[in-house]
Amino acid sequence: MRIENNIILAMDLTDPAEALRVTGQVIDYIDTVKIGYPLVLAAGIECIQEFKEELQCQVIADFKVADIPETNEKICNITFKHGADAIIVHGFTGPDSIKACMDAANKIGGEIFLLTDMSHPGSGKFIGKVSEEIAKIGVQLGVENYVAPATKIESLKSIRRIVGDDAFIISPGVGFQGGEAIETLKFADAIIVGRTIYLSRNPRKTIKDLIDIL
Ligand code: O7M
Repeated sequence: MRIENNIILAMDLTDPAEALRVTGQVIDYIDTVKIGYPLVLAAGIECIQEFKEELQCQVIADFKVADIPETNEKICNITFKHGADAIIVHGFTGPDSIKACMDAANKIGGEIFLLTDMSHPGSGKFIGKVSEEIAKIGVQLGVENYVAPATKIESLKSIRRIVGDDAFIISPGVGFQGGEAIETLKFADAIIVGRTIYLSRNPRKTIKDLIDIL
């Protein structure tokens, strides 16, 4: 996936009109928006198509899919049918669950991002302990896109080592969670930024300033 300026906006505002308005303020600097449960549960899944049509952007659906293969397939099919370009899939569920998502994506021409490790402090308790194994399963299955945390550079680095330079890694946790954009982009292909942009008094200036330092 090609991502303009290596920045993905995480649009987690829950007022649909406000989410569209704020994204519209920055959309000429970026072309990819991540939409997840906060907005979709508030606005309905149709908001994916609405963002794509009104803002001409790519949409990554952050549904952190984590179920049995048959249910994962259904979730992916519905998400791609509603216009998502890519979907985020948890890896801890194991290879068959991941593979079901890959098959659904391949059938429809969409992409999956495999979530290997997470950015919050509590992630060290469980997922952080198996993140390398998750990345290895991704490599075995032929997954091309991954998510790894900006707040844990050592984890991001080791996941990059495992998945290789040709894999595409996107990284959340820059800004509010303490991750640093320039350092993160040494190992990731794009950063995911939410509150720093959408809570800014001037989202347009904030994103322009960020692009200027990258
Ligand atoms: O910049 P923020 O902290 O406001 O937003 C970060 C976004 O990335 C937000 O949408 C989170 O749900 C998401 N995220 C994480 O913050 N940490 C993770 O480990 C994983 C994700 C994510 O995007 O998973 C795909």
